[in-house]
Amino acid sequence: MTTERTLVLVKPDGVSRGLTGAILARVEAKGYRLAALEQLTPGRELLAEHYAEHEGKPFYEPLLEFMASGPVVAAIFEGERVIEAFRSLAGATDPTVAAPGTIRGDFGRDWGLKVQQNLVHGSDSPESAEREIAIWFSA
Ligand code: DAT
Ligand code: MG
Repeated sequence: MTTERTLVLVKPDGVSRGLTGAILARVEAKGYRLAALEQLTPGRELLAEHYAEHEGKPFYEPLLEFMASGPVVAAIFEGERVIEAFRSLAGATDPTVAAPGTIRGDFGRDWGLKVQQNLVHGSDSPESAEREIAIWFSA
């Protein structure tokens, strides 16, 4: 089995609520290696690249605004099937109905804003992972 890399983001809601450590700890405890870590407040250009697939959707503008609203922690995790594993740890996109035991299910709910503040992002395929890692860790 090949080793994969995935991009994990702790979104501004996760960082401002002080959940960064708890979230990253779950991924490490599952057995994946933290290969890189940084904190930054992303600009619009970076976010537009990252979320290019969602351009034109009704939640696109509120999503970019939310993601630019404060510091985000970006991490690269490594290991066998880490892409699938992190998506499973994160839980469903809508945090209100994400299963208990998942990051979104345990820590998240709909905060009544237009965009879902769902704590984390995880790449959804090897191609997305490499594309997203290049965007967030370009320096
Ligand atoms: P995921 O983050 O689970 O991969 P996605 O790629 O479909 O979900 O969407 C990217 C982000 O956009 C998601 O984390 C939260 C927001 N989003 C998705 N669908 C939404 C919706 N129907 N209403 C509001 N925000 C949404
Ligand atoms: Mg996605």
